[in-house]
Amino acid sequence: MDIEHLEKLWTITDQQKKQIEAGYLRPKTLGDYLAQWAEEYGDRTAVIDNSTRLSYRQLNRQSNRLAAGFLKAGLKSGETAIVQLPNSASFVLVIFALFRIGVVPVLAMPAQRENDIASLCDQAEPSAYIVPDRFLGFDYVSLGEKLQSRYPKIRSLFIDGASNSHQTINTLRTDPVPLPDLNPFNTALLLLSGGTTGAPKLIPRSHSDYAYNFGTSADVCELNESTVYLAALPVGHNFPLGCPGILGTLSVGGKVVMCRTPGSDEAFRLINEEKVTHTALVPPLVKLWLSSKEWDTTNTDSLSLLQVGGAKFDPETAKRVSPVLGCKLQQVFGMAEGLVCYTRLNDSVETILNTQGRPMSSGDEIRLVDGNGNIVPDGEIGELHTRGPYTIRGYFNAESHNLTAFTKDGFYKSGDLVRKTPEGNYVVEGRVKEQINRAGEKIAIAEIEPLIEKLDAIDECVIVAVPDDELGERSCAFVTHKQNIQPPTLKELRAYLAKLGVPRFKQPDQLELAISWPLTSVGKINKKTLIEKAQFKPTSRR
Ligand code: J2J
Repeated sequence: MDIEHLEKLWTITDQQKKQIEAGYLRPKTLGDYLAQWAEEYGDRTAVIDNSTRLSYRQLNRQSNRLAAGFLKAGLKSGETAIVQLPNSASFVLVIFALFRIGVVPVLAMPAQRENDIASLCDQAEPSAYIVPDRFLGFDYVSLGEKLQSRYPKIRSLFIDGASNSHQTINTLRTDPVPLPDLNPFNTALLLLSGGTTGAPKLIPRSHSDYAYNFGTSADVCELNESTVYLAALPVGHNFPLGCPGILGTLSVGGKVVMCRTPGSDEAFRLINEEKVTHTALVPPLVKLWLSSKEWDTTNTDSLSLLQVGGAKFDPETAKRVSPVLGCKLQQVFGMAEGLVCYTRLNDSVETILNTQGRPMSSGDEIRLVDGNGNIVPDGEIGELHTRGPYTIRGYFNAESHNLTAFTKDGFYKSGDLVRKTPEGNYVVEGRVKEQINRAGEKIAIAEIEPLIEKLDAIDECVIVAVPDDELGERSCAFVTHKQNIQPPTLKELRAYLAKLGVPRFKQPDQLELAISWPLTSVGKINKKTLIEKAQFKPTSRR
């Protein structure tokens, strides 16, 4: 790649230069990719939802018309727009229209509400907010109007659906106009960071790094023109968006099927009707799918690969995937900040069941370090730090946070505690912050949870740190228990752990029974909610 030529056209950082020279990053915008796919795949179906079916050509043409509409409505290159749309063909049209005019979409989840969106507005200062009229009974126009009055910088509220008082996605579309010339190494989209405990940060991904992300993912996952990808998780999330997700599927000429909710009723019907071959889930949803009766009565033979990632996936459940669902399993350990690890399709069953795979790119660098930042010996657990062609070097508008979230030499400190197997695969063991500081004594949550899960009565255990007047932090174990087996009391649980040699300070201070787990907007177990619950029940089972 002729860097000098590229530098005459655009501003390119030194790190990007290295990645271009090494052949990882290419000078092409996401809008240009869509134009190329329309040329290559023409009338093949690109995306369908419950009311729309768009060919590649239609998707390209309509997103160009929408881009023109956005410009006419006053959006300008360099601005940001919050996009909070459910899984739909409109989502794809809208993000490509924004990519084309250099307006950066902030990808919010439909389940987010006023406070979450306000936090995004504080960080991104958006000029526009794009919402459905209603979704799952919720009125997004009122939410949009509330935020618009709190944040006057939001000049426009655009509605996907019907509206008398705001412009709609359908009526905005107009004849194409010349589009701005964009730097492919600039930010194309802002993803939300995936914490289960705090407010999300914004993650700037460039046209070229994101194209590398979904293109390489599509290769590793062996997608091709006959791939039919079911988007069951909310598509604003990195996993269903680009790992390889909807964009990876479009890049190879496959078909994207939009599922409005990840429940098994809608998903199974679509798998059968559209002959879905690939989909992706977070672990709590896999459990739901596995326990569904519809699996017996629906023909789902077409499904060839289920990707699972986003949180710890226990090997026992992993073992059930292929026998019950009749498809291959792939474990995915990824982060919206960049690095994505996959088990490979031809890995041994052992590897697929027990590890979270290895990086997708030869350009990914990984260091596992101890609390002092020193590399841990082979095979030991350390915090994963990573750097590479598609991993960010800093969050958006977060200078002081970036000083602690990245090392001086540009590695992202993931906070994940990980070990590497002799074969070179990674196993996620927990999170650095998943540590309870109980009156100064530290408890690693990942050490205690599996011991509790060994009890016959217990299905799943999640331990959280709860603020406590006396101890600073106390430990609370939330458990789901098997039907027909009486769960232990706190006293019995402690006695069991004591027998295993677990010292008193590591035994839970509080035990709560859960019937189901509170989930984040993408479906991971929401620890923030569990902590709040534990706080408001200070006397229960202690
Ligand atoms: C344990 N923890 C995991 C796994 C992610 C693909 C898949 C998931 C995400 C994602 C993603 C895990 N086992 N298999 O972006 O491209 C936890 C880690 C990680 C954090 C990132 C993708 N897979 N995790 O979940 O940005 O703690 O991305 O750092 O939402 O999820 O969360 P997020």
